[in-house]
Amino acid sequence: GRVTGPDGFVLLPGYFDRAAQESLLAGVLGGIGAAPLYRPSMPRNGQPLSVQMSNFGPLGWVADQAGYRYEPEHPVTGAPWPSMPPALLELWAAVSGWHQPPQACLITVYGPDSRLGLHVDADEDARDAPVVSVSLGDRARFRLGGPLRNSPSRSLVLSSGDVVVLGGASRRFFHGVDRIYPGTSTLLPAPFHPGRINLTLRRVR
Ligand code: MD5
Ligand code: FE
Repeated sequence: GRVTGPDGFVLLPGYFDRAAQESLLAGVLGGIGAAPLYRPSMPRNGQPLSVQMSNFGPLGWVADQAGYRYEPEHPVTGAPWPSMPPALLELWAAVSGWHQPPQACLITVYGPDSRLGLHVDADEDARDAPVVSVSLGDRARFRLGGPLRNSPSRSLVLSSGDVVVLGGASRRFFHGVDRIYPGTSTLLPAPFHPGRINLTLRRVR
């Protein structure tokens, strides 16, 4: 199936079957063994986010008191980010419509009470490249707005194995994660269950 939303937003429900999700998860768990999850904080007030993060690929998104930016190294260990799992490079080639490979894969780990407030992804200089997002684990209520913070928004449920391609104007739309529905998937092991892992593939520059 394929659900086409406004302005370049495409949802591919169940893109990855259970076996493919398990294989992706093994890659993610291996990656965060080498590049441990850390809890970013917001630049303005130093407030910790309710999610934990890490990255794959030549560049990784980091947040701390100094700001939001892309860095080639892990902010805590100083080591380069692990390379991107081949399955994610294949996904990008299959769905992004972009000829260059992704430079960053942000790994975001949600607990049962984590949320992500309404925001725009604007730390990338590559303004025209799409973002490709993969959901693993418990379902989430995703909110898709428009170009302005007060644009009308709709919510949709993202389930384990779903892929979203944010192309065109939707790449710069306000969006967020309102809530996790704990215990709606059996994919993730402890300590990630109940919870959700989201992977976002991006061009940065
Ligand atoms: C998530 N993560 O489900 C989402 C998926 C993030 C984030 O928002 O920044 O890590 S990425 C969804 C996204 C990216 C760019 C544009 C839009 C959505 N959009 O206009 O809806 O954990
Ligand atoms: Fe975002």
